[in-house]
Amino acid sequence: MSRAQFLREYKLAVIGSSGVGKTALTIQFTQGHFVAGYEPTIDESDRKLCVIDEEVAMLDILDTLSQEEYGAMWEQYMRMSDGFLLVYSITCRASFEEVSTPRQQILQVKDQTSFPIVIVANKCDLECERQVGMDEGRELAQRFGCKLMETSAKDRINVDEAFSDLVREIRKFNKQRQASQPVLTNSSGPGTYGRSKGDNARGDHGTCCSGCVVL
Ligand SMILES: Nc1nc2c(ncn2[C@@H]2O[C@H](COP(=O)(O)OP(=O)(O)O)[C@@H](O)[C@H]2O)c(=O)[nH]1
Ligand SMILES: [Mg+2]
Repeated sequence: MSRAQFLREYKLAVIGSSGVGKTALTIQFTQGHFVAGYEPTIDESDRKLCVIDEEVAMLDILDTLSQEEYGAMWEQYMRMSDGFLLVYSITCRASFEEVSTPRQQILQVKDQTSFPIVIVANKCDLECERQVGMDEGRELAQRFGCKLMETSAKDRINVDEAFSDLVREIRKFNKQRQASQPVLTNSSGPGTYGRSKGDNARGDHGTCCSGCVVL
């Protein structure tokens, strides 16, 4: 007897200035190793099946390039994403100062006053090169109404936790939205970002609703 299982997909975008460790965080999370100096030539998405708070989740993670490199696709990717890891490096003050702009863009594109975002202060293994204090990060996160996570892609510190927390934020956000809207709507829909490394063509699964795929 076959029993269909419904699997919720979450599209997560990792954004932030160049060099903060977006690719390293994504690869550490999805593949479990650290890459020094890896640069993708195109935007790539990777998928990982996880159990978060006893619920199975398929994470479709987009490791982004810069807004300039995307051009018109930037807004499209923002629109498709269910949540964002906003990354800066604790060793680069400019990257910290630059996180406000994409957050504003996210809220604008989503037409929301808040949205699932986790702020990630990466490279916490480089304490001796720290330029941004943990208090400053906390203050920013509080101002944005987001969680802050200090991570190290190199030493795999808080990497899983950052992605899991983002999924929790998305679930919380969706619950609040469902409570205010009787019909579930999900702007991103099923499928992948469409440029994943593996064989993940869009629309190859049946759907139960706009946010699930049937296994
Ligand atoms: N020490 C340390 N280096 C890191 C960490 N994360 C990334 N890096 C290094 O920082 C550089 C830029 O990382 P990358 O992932 O390519 O940054 P991206 O441009 O944001 O994707 C590379 O040399 C990485 O090896 C980290 O947590 N600790
Ligand atoms: Mg990168």
